Amino acid sequence: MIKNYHTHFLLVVAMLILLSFTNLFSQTTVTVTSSKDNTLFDFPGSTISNGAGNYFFAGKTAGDVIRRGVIAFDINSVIPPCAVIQSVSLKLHMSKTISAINPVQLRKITSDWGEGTSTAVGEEGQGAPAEENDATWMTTFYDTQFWINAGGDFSNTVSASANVNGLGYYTWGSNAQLVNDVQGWINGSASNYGWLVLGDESTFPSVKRFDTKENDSVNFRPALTVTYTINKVALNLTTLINGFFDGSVMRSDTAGVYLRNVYSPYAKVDSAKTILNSSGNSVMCFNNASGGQFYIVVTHRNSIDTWSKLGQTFAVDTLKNYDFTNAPTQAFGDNLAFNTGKYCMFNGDMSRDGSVDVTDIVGVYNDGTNFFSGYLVTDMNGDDFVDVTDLLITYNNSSSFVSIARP
Ligand SMILES: [Ca+2]
Ligand SMILES: [Ca+2]
Ligand SMILES: [Ca+2]
Repeated sequence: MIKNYHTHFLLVVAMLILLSFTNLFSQTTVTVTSSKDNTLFDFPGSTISNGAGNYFFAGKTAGDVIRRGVIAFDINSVIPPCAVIQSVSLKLHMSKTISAINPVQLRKITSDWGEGTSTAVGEEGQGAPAEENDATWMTTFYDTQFWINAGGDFSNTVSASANVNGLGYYTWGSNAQLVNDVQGWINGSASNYGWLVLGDESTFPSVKRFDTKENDSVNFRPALTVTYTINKVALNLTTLINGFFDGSVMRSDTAGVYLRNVYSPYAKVDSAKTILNSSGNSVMCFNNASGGQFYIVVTHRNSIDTWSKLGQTFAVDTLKNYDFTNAPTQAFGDNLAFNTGKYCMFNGDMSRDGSVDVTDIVGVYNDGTNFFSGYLVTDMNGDDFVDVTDLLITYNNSSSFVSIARP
């Protein structure tokens, strides 16, 4: 009896340890600063903004005019679309106020908006003349696009509220609505335009000044912390297409990514279609694969399929990072082109038969002769035209006998 109890107790302890470790490893927490932040300054005919300023404002000034902050975070580039959001909190640093305690709310913004180069002087409370693409009280992007409602388009639902008093840090702690906002942005059911920071507009003065992403002190910049789990296999991939990469940025394009078995005949286990951004980066999910070892194979409309050097270990609920650009040895057969410090996928294969040869040259030449334009397999630098640049890329890779390397 005693022995049984003892055994049972040990089993429970073991299970608890296992559970706590499972939780520990299945959650990922990321903290990002804002990708844009700005202030909407209310006064008749206002064309005032502060896109590049050190501060943004929320609340009513001593002169009884309204300031509203707008702030957004590019979390879609770091959190996979299959992530299940567990918690969300926003930390802001408040650096100037003439009022006492006032509630400050976050409201989900429902129209896209911009941040130009306007920069206010001094304490920045007066703002500065709006520059191109600045959000203002009237415009989403100065001076050509407008809010539906002056003062910003935002949800009636309060996402979070915090009482802001004297100088210091304030946190809008996680709640169901904040989680819901971010979950929608991640799974694509809503567009991520961030939150409007709404001060207490029922009284004045109530205005609070918060520090922006441009603030000189890194620690004072807005910080959004998101914790999530992944119940699937997910990949954070970086790969550049040589012809599309000018040495600093790549023309964004669609790529197909396969996970393949590490043993012959290297069957496809799962696939994902994704859009590589201007850094060649994308986060994607695989809905069918469970954990295991797989080759990562990247395909593109006119690139040579590129296989990872070795099978890579994927675990369910962990974001796998893989970067083809940092060393030639990241690809099977070291089959990458060197371009301005980066290793890139070869392209020029319009026929997609695994090698660049005369067939591809003829194809590009014909489309070029016909002045074809648009999204074409013969466009080797992604500028939507087929011309001599594309021909040269194809010719050079053909001369170098560029072809696929795979196990
Ligand atoms: Ca800003
Ligand atoms: Ca070919
Ligand atoms: Ca082209």
